[in-house]
Amino acid sequence: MLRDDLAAVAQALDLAQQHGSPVAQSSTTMTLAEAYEVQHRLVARRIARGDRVSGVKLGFTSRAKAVQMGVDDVIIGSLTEAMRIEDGGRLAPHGFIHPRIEPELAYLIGTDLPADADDAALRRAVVAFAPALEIIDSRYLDFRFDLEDVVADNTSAAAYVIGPWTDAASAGDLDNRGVRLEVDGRLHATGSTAAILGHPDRALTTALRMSRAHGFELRAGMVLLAGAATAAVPLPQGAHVEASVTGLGRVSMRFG
Ligand code: OOG
Repeated sequence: MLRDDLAAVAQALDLAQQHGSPVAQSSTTMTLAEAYEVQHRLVARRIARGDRVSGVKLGFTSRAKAVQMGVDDVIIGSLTEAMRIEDGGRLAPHGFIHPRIEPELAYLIGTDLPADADDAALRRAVVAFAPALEIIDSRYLDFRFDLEDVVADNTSAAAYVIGPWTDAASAGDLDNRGVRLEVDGRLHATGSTAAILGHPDRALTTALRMSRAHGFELRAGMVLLAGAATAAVPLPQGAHVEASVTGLGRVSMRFG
């Protein structure tokens, strides 16, 4: 694809997100590198409007979801400050197309990571864990699954909520913690943190690998969303959603 075409795809996705009106998928196939280039351009447009990168998210870290979608690697996207909703807060429905919600685990990175940092350095840099909610929304019309198109669309990232942080030193092992997702007080999905790459801490190793491969930075104060622990649930207008991770507490939001 030509550079001008990549910029045009980024612009179309950006406008779709701003106005809540979906775009057709591109008829030209993109390489994965081109898809990340579109994503970086899309995020750069937000930054130019005064937004700021606040973290990264991984997608398809749940084996079941990856198999369901026929993908064999995880994907990485950017979170920005404008996507963040306070715990217990309200998300205005404007600009959403077909929103879904997933319970996740969040890691807080406490120190900047140099370009040559290894897995152990990243593990040491993580200062806290929290239960989280991610709202995903594909900006495509009649979406036929295509990995490059999802990557270009910033991995469907739309909004996120972080619950109370627990100090990493006192949280213990995060493996095999129960995850629950309730919508309007009814249980909609249950899972385990083990669904995230077999052990959620693998999200750290993976985030480091993916951020190097695709040009993302991991800096002090950034949040890392490790990926869904259950299937995504459609998010109807007016819904009150609450998620919990055993030992880490609860996080909630209202849509509309
Ligand atoms: C892509 C985003 C997937 C996850 O946690 O697997 C994702 C999508 O399903 O639209 O964020």
